[in-house]
Amino acid sequence: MLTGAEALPVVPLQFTPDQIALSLRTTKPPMPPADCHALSVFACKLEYPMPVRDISIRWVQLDDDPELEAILIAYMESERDYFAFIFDWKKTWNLVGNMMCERHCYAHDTNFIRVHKLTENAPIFLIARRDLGGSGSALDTRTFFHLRGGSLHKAFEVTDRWIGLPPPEHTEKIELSQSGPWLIHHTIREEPPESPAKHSCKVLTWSPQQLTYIEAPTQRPNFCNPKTGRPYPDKTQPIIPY
Ligand SMILES: [Ca+2]
Repeated sequence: MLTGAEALPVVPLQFTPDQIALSLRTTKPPMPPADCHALSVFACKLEYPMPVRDISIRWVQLDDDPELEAILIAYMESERDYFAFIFDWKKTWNLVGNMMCERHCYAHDTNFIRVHKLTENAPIFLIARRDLGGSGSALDTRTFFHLRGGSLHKAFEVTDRWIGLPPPEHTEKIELSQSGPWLIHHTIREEPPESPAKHSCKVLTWSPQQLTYIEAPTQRPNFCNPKTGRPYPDKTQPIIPY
């Protein structure tokens, strides 16, 4: 689950997030071509502007500077998918994230992007839930980004559900819960699918040096039942209802 701190590209914009939302919604005023190129969607193109009918913008605090960041989520008819654009102010408005939801959002976007602090010692995360599988698999994934120095860094990723087709060899689901600074990582694995689940449990904590969660093995007996491989339910809080 642990990965290095990869940063997403940062593109300076001419329009503000509100102007971009208005332009997507009404096609007026037309979006500057460079901004449209940064969004990489059909709807803002000057040749064929298309009004976007399902769009929302919200203002959130993702880092420790006082300016709020903006998250714009829109359903793009031509791409047939939800997109999320994340904007951060650093002397100009920058596009710091451009994500497509892929198959997970066909019906709705309610779980696509969340903003949440997982444990008391960690930064606020922007959490993108997407299906990152290929043509023969479903890989329901949550990627946790944090905004630092004006760019979004990938802190870690968990697979909530993995299904390979055909035939699936195993399915795997991760459940996260927390207690104070501790993140409890519970894996439920069926191999082959539909066979009795195997549980495993580990305890992690945020490392400000490594900018990701690292294992805290000495905490494992406090939160993980060694007989069942499950977390003790009365010692942890579920993080987010999914
Ligand atoms: Ca901020």
